[in-house]
Amino acid sequence: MPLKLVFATNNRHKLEEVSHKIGDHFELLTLNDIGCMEDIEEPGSTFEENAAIKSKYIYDKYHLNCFGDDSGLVVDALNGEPGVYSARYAGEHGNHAANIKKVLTRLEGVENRKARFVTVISLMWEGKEHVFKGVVEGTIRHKISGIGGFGYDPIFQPDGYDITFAEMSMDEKNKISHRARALEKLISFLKNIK
Ligand code: ITT
Repeated sequence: MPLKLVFATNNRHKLEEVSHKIGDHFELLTLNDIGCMEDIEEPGSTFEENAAIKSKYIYDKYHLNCFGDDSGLVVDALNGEPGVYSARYAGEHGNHAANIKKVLTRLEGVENRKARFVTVISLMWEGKEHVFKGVVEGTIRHKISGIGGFGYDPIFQPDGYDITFAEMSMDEKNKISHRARALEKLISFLKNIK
């Protein structure tokens, strides 16, 4: 019998990526699957806090092993912004075009374009928290380029490449992305405890 493990998300895309990798070992459940209909707020000032809020909320309420994640773009010249506000940087949640415009406007005339994508995963396993972090370093382009991916992908060029995340195939991005790197760490941890 596979062990039950809750992924504190209803984002199908994220769920598919994870179940593809650990689906044989664990029965992955979403928030919907466990009947959790409330929107878990993300009021933290760090990715670590927000990821932990989700995993701890579910563990405390449902007594199920669980993990939650939080991700975002961190730009050095903007003192780490958009950071935990990445999804709603320009105001409205998930307005990617407006978010990109805000970053580009704030970086006008700025030479230091260094940035990174970060994902933090918080796993609550039998009452104890384990944290996994994935980072991909890069630079912010002056203009958008490419139509793939989502979010800030059209302006993010990972180090070692001359194309943006939005110009890569999904497979290529998934090999080096912040999310993939954090997930790899989670998965190797989970494989070891099984
Ligand atoms: P859920 O909270 O519903 O899971 P979300 O869109 O808020 O979805 P994340 O917390 O993972 O997802 O990411 C927050 C924001 O950070 C996201 O809306 C994007 O603006 C940005 N972001 C995260 N990962 C990204 C990626 O791989 N490419 C481009 N932008 C990304």
